[in-house]
Amino acid sequence: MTGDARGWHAGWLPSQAWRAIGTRRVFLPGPSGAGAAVAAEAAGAAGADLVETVAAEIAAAVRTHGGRLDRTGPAGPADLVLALAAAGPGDGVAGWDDLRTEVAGTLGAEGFAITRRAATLVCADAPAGLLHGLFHVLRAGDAAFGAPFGVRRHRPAMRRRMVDHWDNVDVHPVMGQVERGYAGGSLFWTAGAFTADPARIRAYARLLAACGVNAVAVNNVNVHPTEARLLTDRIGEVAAIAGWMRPYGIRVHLSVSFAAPRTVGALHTADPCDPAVRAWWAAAARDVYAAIPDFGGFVVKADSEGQPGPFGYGRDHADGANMLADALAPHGGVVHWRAFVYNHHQDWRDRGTDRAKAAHQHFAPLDGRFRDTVIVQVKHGPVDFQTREPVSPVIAAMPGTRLAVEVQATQEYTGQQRHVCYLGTPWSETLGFGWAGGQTVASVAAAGGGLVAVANTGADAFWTGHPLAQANLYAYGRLAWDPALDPCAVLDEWITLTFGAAAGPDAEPRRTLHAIMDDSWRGYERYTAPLGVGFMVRPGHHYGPDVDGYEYTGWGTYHFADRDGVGVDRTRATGTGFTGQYPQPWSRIYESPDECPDELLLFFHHVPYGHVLRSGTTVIQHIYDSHFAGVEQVERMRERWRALPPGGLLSAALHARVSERLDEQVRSAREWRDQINAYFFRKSGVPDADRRALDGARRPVIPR
Ligand code: GCV
Repeated sequence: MTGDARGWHAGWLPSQAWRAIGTRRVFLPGPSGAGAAVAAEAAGAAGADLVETVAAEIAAAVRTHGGRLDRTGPAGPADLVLALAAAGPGDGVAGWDDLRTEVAGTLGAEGFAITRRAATLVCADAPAGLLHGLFHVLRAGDAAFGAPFGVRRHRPAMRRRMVDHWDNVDVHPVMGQVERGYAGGSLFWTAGAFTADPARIRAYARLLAACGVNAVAVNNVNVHPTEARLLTDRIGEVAAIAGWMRPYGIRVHLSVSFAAPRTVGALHTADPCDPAVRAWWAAAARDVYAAIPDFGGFVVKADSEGQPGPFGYGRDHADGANMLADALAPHGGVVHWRAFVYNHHQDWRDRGTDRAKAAHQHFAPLDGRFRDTVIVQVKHGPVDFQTREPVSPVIAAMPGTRLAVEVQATQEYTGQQRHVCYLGTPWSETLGFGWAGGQTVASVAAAGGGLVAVANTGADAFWTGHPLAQANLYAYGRLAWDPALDPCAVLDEWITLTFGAAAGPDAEPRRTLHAIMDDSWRGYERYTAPLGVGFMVRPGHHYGPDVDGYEYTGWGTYHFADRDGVGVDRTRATGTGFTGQYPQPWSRIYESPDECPDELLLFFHHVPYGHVLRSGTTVIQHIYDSHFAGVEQVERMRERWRALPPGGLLSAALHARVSERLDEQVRSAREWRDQINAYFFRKSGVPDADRRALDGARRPVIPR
């Protein structure tokens, strides 16, 4: 296994990545060093830990690479100086006073400033800023030690950058140990027992912090009976995880069941307006904070897919969320209240109900009623993490509410970590989506509750099952820190950090990885459900094609293909009216089949197969062409990978794992192509203009 003797992959932190720092002389004022008393006061207890984390990281790097770390002044001829603005490195560091004068008090809890004079100087107002500053220098490598540059300030766009685990304590009979988990078991629990390995959780926290993540919800939002007890008698397990993650500036959150007062308490109700229920939650929160003083808060999935919620008591979601917020408020915690609320027992014959409309219908009318410490957590699209969806209209509809935007790193609908699908690309598009008034998804999340990703990590030695899926976690953290980053540049950072010198600027590994990954999301889209119509996956586990798998079910995910056409009419004129939930200009653009972007056409419109796309081709021919093109793309990806010999940080084990996954991706892509093309050929009767075999059938050759 590459990079770590303890049996798991180093991810983007192999010791080689530390060479630029580790070969140099670093000064970090220590507990007994310059300004120690001021520093300790500025840091507080938890903060002091973070400074020591920075010290431990640098110490390990210089031990490996032959540099030197000094903790006591004077700073002397250091190449790199990191210090808190309030304490400073002491006398004799050229440029420090100017730097401090310019930036002190402007950097916030996690920001930092960096400049290059005779030495590289990193200044932060708080210890977490020093940690993020260190990881910044790590990413920059030798470039941080080159020609002088002026002061550059870095502050995260999103205050909270959270990863939500869907880990169960017990093995769920259908969903397993980790719901929608494709990276082995849970990092925390195995078959009912708490099996977290402190060293591994620390390594995980380090990996998360190094890409910018600062919050983790440890358990599944579907809270089953055993998991409900994490709030009460099993809180010690959550506290242990919090203790191992704290040194990396990560706060722990917990998914709770709205029914907990009844199921783990002794009350007969969970009505949020009942004083006994309110008192129960207040006491529960008090006990949680006694165990975890810096606990982040609760995550709640209520009235959704069978989870209990306020509707059961005739209350609304503001009543429910505010009640929990009141319990947490005295301790500084927040409630992440999910907006993923819809009827999953819909009658497929009922054309008046539209699942895409549900979150807006439930939540937009409540705008302004939520407490400030409630964060309404909205999936980025209106349905459910499909490969391509429009942005959820809820994000533009609640200016009086703090919103967090939720993306799915775990690849439930994007190839389940058997397929390469780099998600930095769609996330970046989503974050940049804007509407009248100059707002964007990123600006709403930044002003509100930040960004949340469903975790793609697990007990797998590569953390993410598919080693290249690590890039998705990395990209998530980086985009949450700075949504304006170019996703290809972020991928490039990940390649450099993960594969080190073997991936030098012009080296073949870097070219191969870009060739495989840059366009992989669009490639996945090409061979799966067409033009934004979504689903068409096998029901239940959601892997592989089944065009009609959900068509006659209660889940509200339909494509309505018939002999004449396909797609969901969500217009105001003739359909469900969903387009009316959007602000301008999108309400107008999505309403018109001529203006609607091709890639979302079937999400918004039911059109005949002969409908001509903006690209100039017909819908049916686009379906055929894109499915052939998608498979060819995956076949080329596999060829590129096969031509790349393992070596250095690209270990034989990693190479073999990726090869095995690419074989499966080729097989699966061909299956998708053949089922989708055959299905639409049989429905429409329209042949392929290029006369290719549309069902992939290998017919016997009949002798003449
Ligand atoms: C945790 C989808 C998934 C479910 C998931 C749900 C959610 O429906 O298939 O596994 O449940 O989303 O986000 O709550």
